Amino acid sequence: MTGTNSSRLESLVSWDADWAGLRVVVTGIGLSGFSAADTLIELGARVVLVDARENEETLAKADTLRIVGAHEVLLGQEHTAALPLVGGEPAELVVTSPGWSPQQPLLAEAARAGIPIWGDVELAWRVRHRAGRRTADWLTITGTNGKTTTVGLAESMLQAAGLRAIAAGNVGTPVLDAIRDPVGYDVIAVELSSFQLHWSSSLSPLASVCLNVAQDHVDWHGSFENYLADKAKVYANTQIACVYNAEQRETEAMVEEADVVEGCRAVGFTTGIPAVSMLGVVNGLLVDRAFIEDRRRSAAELGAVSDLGDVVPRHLVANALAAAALVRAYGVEPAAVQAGIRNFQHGAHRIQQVATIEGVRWINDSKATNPHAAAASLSAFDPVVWIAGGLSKGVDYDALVSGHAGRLKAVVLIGRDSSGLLGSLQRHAPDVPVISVPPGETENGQATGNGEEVMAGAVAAAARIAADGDTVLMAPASASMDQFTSYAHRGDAFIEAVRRLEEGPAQER
Ligand code: UMA
Repeated sequence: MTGTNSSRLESLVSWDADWAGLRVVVTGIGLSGFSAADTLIELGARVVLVDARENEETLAKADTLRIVGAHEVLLGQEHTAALPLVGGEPAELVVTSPGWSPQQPLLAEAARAGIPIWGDVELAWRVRHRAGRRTADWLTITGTNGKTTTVGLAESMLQAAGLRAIAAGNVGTPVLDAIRDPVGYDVIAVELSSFQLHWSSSLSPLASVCLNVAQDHVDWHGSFENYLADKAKVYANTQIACVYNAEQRETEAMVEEADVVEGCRAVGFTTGIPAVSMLGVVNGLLVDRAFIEDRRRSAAELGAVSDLGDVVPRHLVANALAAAALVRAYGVEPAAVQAGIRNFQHGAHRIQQVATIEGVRWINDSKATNPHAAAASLSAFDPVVWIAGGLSKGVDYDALVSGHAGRLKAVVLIGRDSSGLLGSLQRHAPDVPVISVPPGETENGQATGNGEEVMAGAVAAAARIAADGDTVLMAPASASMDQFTSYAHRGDAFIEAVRRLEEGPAQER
């Protein structure tokens, strides 16, 4: 990178900076890539966008971007192998979608050439100041599990305090969309995946949290250590409070290592009794011993555990306390924290009770896409007929299986290749029966991925084994994309199959 280019990029820290003519390659035309390209075009940059997928959806998006002024949109696998030129000259910047791994050839080439690579979140941070508009503060949330619940809770608490607030980022609304909202926000609860953190470098949130860490996305990051290092970036440059999980030492260590703004505090959360500078639980009440004057001798009440619902798993309490810590750092009053918890609607597909049929509870936890999330829901039930398997993302299942073998009555395996999980079951739960559901129709040796059929087979198999008092838990500990379009699709297929089972006897009558 030339010195001139480097100083030009360093000066790009507001919407009103000189973006005109900047040569940018944007990778990905999904949610984040589209929002990044659209923003950069509006800023006057020269944008070339690339995506491996060429189908009806991407062609339509490409047309839109061309109409608004994209220099070029290149669709098809062949365009993602090398870094394209922008108007015949080398790119000055690459803005990537989070799903693109650093090993991807185009990105690897940009890195070798010294061309900076930002994620859409980095771009959003840099354009957040805009003359005549309010600048939103950021509260940032990462962690292997519970991020979406925690940003949702934080959003609800902030809104209960009368603030204009939104949950954005990995949760689904690209941060750039929130930044470009014509009315603007006071504060954004930003869910950050490890991918987004990897591609960010100058964020300075008001408060930040890493909820927990466990193995996930090892293939994308190359190793678990790299994944942890990217997660730890959430704390960099935090202004007021770095919130950590007092029950998971790794997150506290991340805070100790972080370079933060002078005066920033470390605040813990625990599902037990809190020490000073922590939030926690006392006699069924959520309490704050961090953001009050007399924290050595007293605590502020933030609500009751029962405000979270009838069945309250421990991790949900932890998520609520983490969200409370973030918004308390922002100055939200205890009453608004409680109101926010009460108003909060839980996301679908997360430990969702679908039906009780002849004494068997059917639970959909399709959102459990990794072993850590599956462990949280397995812990809540006993005995369990467990529906699991799918795309493993290179994780290790041994600890999950050995930790929960005792509660497993049987396992119904789905997934195109669940051999990793099967191996762990054979080693650590050899007496637990395993029923493998065939991956469905195949074409040239590949499953065509009729998820509904696979799930109907899994539900039928589980129904044959489960008896009064058992729970059938669909918490796959794996991603869904080998047989379903998303975890939501997988969850819907499960719900549909359970409903059919419920209606079955009635139809026969
Ligand atoms: N693509 C390529 N080549 C590649 C990789 C992707 O061409 O090597 C293209 C795809 O064809 C597609 C686009 O890039 O058109 C997809 O980009 P993306 O995977 O980054 O997805 P987006 O649609 O931009 O959505 C992303 C997040 N997805 C991922 O990180 C994988 C969404 O999180 C997020 O909601 C959205 O940005 C808005 O910020 C989803 C997710 O699964 C929910 N996140 C993972 C998780 O939670 O575990 C990290």
